[in-house]
Amino acid sequence: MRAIPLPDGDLRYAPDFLAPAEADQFMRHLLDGIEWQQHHVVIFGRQHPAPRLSAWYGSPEAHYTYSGLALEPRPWTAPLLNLKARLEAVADCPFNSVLLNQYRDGRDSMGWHSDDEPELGANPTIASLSLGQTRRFLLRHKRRNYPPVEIPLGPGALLIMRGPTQAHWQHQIPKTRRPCARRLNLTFRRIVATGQPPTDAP
Ligand SMILES: O=C(O)CCC(=O)C(=O)O
Ligand SMILES: [Mn+2]
Repeated sequence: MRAIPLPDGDLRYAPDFLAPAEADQFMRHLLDGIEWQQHHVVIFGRQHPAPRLSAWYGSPEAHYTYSGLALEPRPWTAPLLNLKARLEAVADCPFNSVLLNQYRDGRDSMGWHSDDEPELGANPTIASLSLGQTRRFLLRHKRRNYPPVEIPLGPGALLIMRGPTQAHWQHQIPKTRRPCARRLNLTFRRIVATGQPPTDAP
């Protein structure tokens, strides 16, 4: 793991965390073995299909709320548990859930955001593993005019975001017009607080 210098942040990067053959094998396992879903995003009050497929796996206590919905994770699978143990060892952080995203081609993407849901607590450690097509991962500071940071995330690459990174930076996977094969990304997370939908009970 090497550190990528980032003011107000803490980034670690291992471009070859998984060997190519192993990265291929996980990719095939996950394409078949994960229940991929079409999630929706709300833009200006209207629901739109997200430009990617997603899935949420983890331990039963790791539920969180999203647009007022309480989401229950699906139970861990063997390949996910294998990756979880290895990422916990390098990130030095216990994870209880993983968000998987599948970018089918260059039109699939993820817009600017921070992983700063209250359920993740302050200064969360997020371990992001990429498989398949290399895509550009961009970071921009929320308040300062620092140059944006670009990291190519190829098959088997691990990126760990820690400390104040989510408080100060946003990230995205932009669309591309270049020919672009499928990519998977897994972000292992630790849900610390149980997000409950608001109630008006006293
Ligand atoms: O696909 C990626 O590399 C980023 C995914 C991401 O930012 C997220 O799941 O929150
Ligand atoms: Mn994110």
